[in-house]
Amino acid sequence: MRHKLALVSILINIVFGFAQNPIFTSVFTADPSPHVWPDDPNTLWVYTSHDEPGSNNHYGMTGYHAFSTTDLVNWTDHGRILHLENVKWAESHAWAMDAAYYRGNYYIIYCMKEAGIGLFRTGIARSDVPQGPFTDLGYVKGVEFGQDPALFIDDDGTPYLYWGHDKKCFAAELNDDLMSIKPETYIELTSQLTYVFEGPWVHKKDNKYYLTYPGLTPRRWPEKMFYAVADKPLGPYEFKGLFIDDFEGQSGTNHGGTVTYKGKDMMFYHSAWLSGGLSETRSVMADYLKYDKKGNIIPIVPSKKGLGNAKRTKTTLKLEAENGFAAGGELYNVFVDTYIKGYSGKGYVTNFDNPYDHVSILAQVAKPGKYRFKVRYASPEGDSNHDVLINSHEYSEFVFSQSKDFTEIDFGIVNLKEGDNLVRIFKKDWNPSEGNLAIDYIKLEQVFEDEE
Ligand code: FUB
Repeated sequence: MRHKLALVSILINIVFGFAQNPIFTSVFTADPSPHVWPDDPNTLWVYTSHDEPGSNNHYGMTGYHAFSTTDLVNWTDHGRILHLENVKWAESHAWAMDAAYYRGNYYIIYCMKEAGIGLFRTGIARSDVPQGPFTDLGYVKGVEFGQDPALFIDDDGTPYLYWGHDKKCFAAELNDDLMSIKPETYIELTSQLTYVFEGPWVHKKDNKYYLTYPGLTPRRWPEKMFYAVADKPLGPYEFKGLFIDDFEGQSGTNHGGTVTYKGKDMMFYHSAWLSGGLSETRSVMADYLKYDKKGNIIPIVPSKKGLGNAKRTKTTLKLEAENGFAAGGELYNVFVDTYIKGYSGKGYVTNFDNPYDHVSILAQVAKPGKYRFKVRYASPEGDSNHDVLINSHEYSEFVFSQSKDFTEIDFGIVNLKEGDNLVRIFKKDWNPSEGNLAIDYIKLEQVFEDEE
């Protein structure tokens, strides 16, 4: 029956060309953590770990991205939101993560290996905006071998942490500052979660707690997704069964979470579809999640169609100039200001006083490709002559004409290379009569072959 359903779904996709999976085709992503934040029910956020193109292993993973959408088709990649370089205590393995809204701030919780020891720790970082960047606060005390953390805030505001790897799963209530567990609540859930391997995730539906996780059956790899249900966040959990079997083009791992967006339940997970089957070069997927009358999850068959009827999804990288080093960029002899109103994010970069003063902005992509390049700027005092470089190759000397308010200009289509691209805007000559440029953000919009 399952194979017949899969065949029907493949035929529908071929006939109609629906293909919203994988969701993010601009950058390799894994371990998705989907959320709708309380102050904005119209926006869906997905936080992910990042696979480096060309590496095809998990050891070189270094950072995380945040994505948002309001229509499930057009997505914004807000760029790098945290990197190993921003976490003093860590040395490697920026593996799976989760996000939460708690007492007026946004948090991401992630695992990295502690410098000098190589032990997995569960790190926590905070931002006052959902798109980050996030500032590391340290690692959560009381969590040993803290791989694959998930932070679940219950309806009464109590924070719970789940984590686990290598056929083990643990949970505990967190203290109010989220920086340590309450030792008396610590529990090992392994024996309640048949086949568990790693990646726990908890969601609540109809007053039941659903713990979903990647597991290995005795047939072993690749991972399949299982779930268990409880009346309380810390269990006891009753094992319910499989809900995503292994599938064509899967990565060796699977990992993900659930969200309810505009009244519909969705499951986010990952595959190796974008890389053409490179197991550790993954891409985020999503399909609708349905329950039967008894509250059992109806197994999901990963579909090309995904969450809608569009021919494909489209991602625009929107990179705030003021995020600087925290997002992989650089501010050289310029500073962040908020004086000109109407900026996006937390401000803009200005004070390009001397030749070579510049802002560099990091754009990470999976494959070489074409992107429409836009810059939002203001130049209230007059025209500003600057150089705009992408990876030192694409070069354009550009006059940002006088504009009192922020305005977006379109530089046309540019080529990005696989991996890290640096966009640099710098002051060319010493010309004190020029106005002082303010750079708000850059945008790089995916351009597909049939759109050129
Ligand atoms: O992404 C790195 C690791 O692969 C995660 O921590 C695991 O859950 C698996 O998805």
